[in-house]
Amino acid sequence: MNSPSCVSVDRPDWDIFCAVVDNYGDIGVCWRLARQLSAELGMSVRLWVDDLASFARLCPSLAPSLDAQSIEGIEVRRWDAAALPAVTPAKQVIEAFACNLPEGFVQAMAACQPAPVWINLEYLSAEDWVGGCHGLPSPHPSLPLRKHFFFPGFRDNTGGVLGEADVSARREAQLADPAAGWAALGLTPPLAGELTVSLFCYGGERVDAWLDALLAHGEPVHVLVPDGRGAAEAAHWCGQWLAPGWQGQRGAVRVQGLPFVEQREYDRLLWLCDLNLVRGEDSFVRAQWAARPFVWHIYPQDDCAHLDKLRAFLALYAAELPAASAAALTDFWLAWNHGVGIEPAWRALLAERAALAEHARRWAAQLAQRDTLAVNLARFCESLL
Ligand code: TRH
Repeated sequence: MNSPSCVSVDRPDWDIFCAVVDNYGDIGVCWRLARQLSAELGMSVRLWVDDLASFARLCPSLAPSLDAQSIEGIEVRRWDAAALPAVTPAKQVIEAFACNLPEGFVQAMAACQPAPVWINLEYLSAEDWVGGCHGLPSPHPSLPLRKHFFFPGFRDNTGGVLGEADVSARREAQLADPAAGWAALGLTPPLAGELTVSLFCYGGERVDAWLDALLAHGEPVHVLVPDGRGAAEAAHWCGQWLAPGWQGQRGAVRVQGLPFVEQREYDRLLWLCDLNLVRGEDSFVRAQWAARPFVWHIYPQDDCAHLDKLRAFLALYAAELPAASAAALTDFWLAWNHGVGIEPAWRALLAERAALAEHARRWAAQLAQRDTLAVNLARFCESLL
């Protein structure tokens, strides 16, 4: 029987459920997707998040104490598994990264007529098998519901990557006036001849080893380190405590801590730096949109599955690079992820800087020619309605 509330006019277009497992990638991706569905596709979005304090770090206008609030036209709800309010499920429901929807909500979905389109949004990977699994259905064992697996990816047989329609235009506008960009970040522009590098990683001894390599190389470098893992190592390397506003210098290497900024401000930093060290999933994609050379510290998994994922992306990304540049890139990414052999790999990477910069611009231009994940997702769901 139809649930009367399912035909209610205020049934949103999307429910997105996000469990913050670790760090900021889960909410970073969900928030970005919510904003694109709302701002670019004009859809109504309700975003359920189980950890509003983490969310507030990349969205400072959010009040973590509130159970419900509207931010940029998106209805943000606290997801408290023990006390989920009785709401009518949206027309499309996203279970981000297999976060397991609340049982009561699944029952409410089953009672809806028509049942919502149910999507499990997966992690991004460049591995070949992704194309074969993208879009596959999985029937619920007992309820009249089917969940579909939506895989982001870099090939045409995948869901694509997240990116705003105007990301390239905003980047280019910023680069036309870099001094204004640095000022907006509260920073002074780089000194003449100085290489500017952002560092966002999972920390560890690699940070010291890399800073030592910079020092040994002797070239002037300014390293900008957002608050988080890796920042303590960087501060200690230059004899500083991890306190707000910390900065230090050894030889030609200046190192400076930055606050964790709003998601769009982090983009600005990536656009302005010559090289970006990024991690996880979302900053990894944003570094690609920045059209600058980058290094990916992949989220480590216990079974080392991340290494296959790393190699798959490298193979794709480096396919059109000259052999020497591809080798230098691969060697440094592996050195960085394993934390060994960083110094020689860094020297080789710097020698290929010009070719890598040109390639990064080409790669971003190719990304911009594809439909974005939000567009692909909306189209996929439409086909299931
Ligand atoms: O925080 P992460 O390590 O997240 C990871 C990955 O998503 C990984 O795949 C997942 O399994 C694990 O979490 C649980 O890295 P990521 O994905 O780059 O997310 C960081 C987010 O933080 C991204 O949206 C950018 C944002 N950010 C800011 O908004 N401001 C900042 O100052 C910085 C440094 C980042």
